[in-house]
Amino acid sequence: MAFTDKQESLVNSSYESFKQNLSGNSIFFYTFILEKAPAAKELFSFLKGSAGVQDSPQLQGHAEKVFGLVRDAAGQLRATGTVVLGDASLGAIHVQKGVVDPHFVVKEALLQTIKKAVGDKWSAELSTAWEVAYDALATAIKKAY
Ligand code: HEM
Ligand code: ISQ
Repeated sequence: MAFTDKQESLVNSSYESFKQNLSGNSIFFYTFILEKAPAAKELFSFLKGSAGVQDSPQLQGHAEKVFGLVRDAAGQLRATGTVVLGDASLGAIHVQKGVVDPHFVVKEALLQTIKKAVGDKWSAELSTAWEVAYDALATAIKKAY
């Protein structure tokens, strides 16, 4: 099914909500991931050896990049029906880290973070738009492995 203008604008506007509280939303995102997958702490160089999730420009920057990529993927899906990686090295980074499959925890963390960010604007339609964009991006990264 084609990715619609409506879906793209749902992703774009909720991405703006995410950015409006980048600090709080990033902490929520990392905390969610580490609660569901404690082993991930050792995978991320910027968390490894740390006491836990602490607010920092570095952590915010990495989170912003991940959400930004999904947002870009939504734009590409709407415009061309497919997702092409701007940064081909993303496949290699994940291989190097031993991530052989897009992990469901990252997707779930992303969706729950957007849900928290948008508050009462949350809807099944909004969720689906993020899921479709995430899945297409994850597939593009996996292809680049
Ligand atoms: C690195 C994005 C899925 C684990 C990265 C980087 C990006 C990225 C942009 C580069 C480092 C940065 O600047 O943050 C994504 C996107 C994903 C995805 C868009 C899905 C659509 C996953 C999954 C895992 C994972 C499922 C599994 C836990 C990692 C790790 C690194 C990394 C361990 C290396 C971080 C470091 O220590 O520098 N990812 N990722 N990623 N990703 Fe992902
Ligand atoms: C990179 N890949 C997947 C998930 C991430 C979460 C936070 C920061 C970077 C990430």
